[in-house]
Amino acid sequence: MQIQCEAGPFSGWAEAYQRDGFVGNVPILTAALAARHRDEFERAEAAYGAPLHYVSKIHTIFMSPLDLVTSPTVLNMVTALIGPDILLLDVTYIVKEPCSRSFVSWHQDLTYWGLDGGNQVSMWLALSPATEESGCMRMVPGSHRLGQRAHADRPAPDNVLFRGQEVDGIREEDAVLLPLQPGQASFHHGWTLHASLPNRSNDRRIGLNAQFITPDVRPAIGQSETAMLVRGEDRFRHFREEIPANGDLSAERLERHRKLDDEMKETWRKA
Ligand SMILES: O=C(O)CCC(=O)C(=O)O
Repeated sequence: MQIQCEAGPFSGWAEAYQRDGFVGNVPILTAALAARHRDEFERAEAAYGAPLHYVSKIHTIFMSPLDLVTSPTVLNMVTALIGPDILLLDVTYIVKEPCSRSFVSWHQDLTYWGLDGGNQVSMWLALSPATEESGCMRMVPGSHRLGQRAHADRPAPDNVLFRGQEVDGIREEDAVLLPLQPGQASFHHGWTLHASLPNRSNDRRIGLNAQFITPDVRPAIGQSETAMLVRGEDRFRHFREEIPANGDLSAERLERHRKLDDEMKETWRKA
């Protein structure tokens, strides 16, 4: 499917990202294309027979997210933020159902990705309105510069995060909202403190989250992880090669995907 917007010039985005640890309102898709990708996502959910919320490595079983996260617009933006050699580590949908209590506690991504060194960035692309009412993300500007913070594990049924990990003592007045229209994306650094509140709207809040790393990043806890080279060169080969989707929900890829998803969740458990 065609990807239409062009986010450049990129130097302005890169400067804001270095300063704040995130950028928002980056145009990736027209509203019409965002609606088509949402439609594809909802049809895939029906075919999958279960919600696709937080299913890891979704780009290995489904073409729409694969096309989106490897589009030139997205990769040009990622290049501006972390350089020309890029591995795609994971892609998931993060969905908050209408009028639901799901929330995301204050956390930093890198604390539980099980990675060491290198550089990374996370993209969150809105396929429906992400507003204050629907529980868009909130970020603490500049928090990426302070490095890793202590997290407490407090698993809770309504917390989207697997372990319910949480950083205490965030001052609400230090946080800013990051609303996005369908087709816009935000990009944030793995040390940037972020969170989100429940969806009080009558629509689903649907985001496509993709995690990009530079090839010098290592899996830190010994397991053999998979990643996909999406631009440039991998001179390090720390990761096993990812096999991308070859269609939508093919039986062969689904079988393999079950193992990948389990592996990924095991990494988060141990990290
Ligand atoms: O979808 C959300 O509200 C939070 C997403 C998040 O924590 C992330 O993209 O790292």
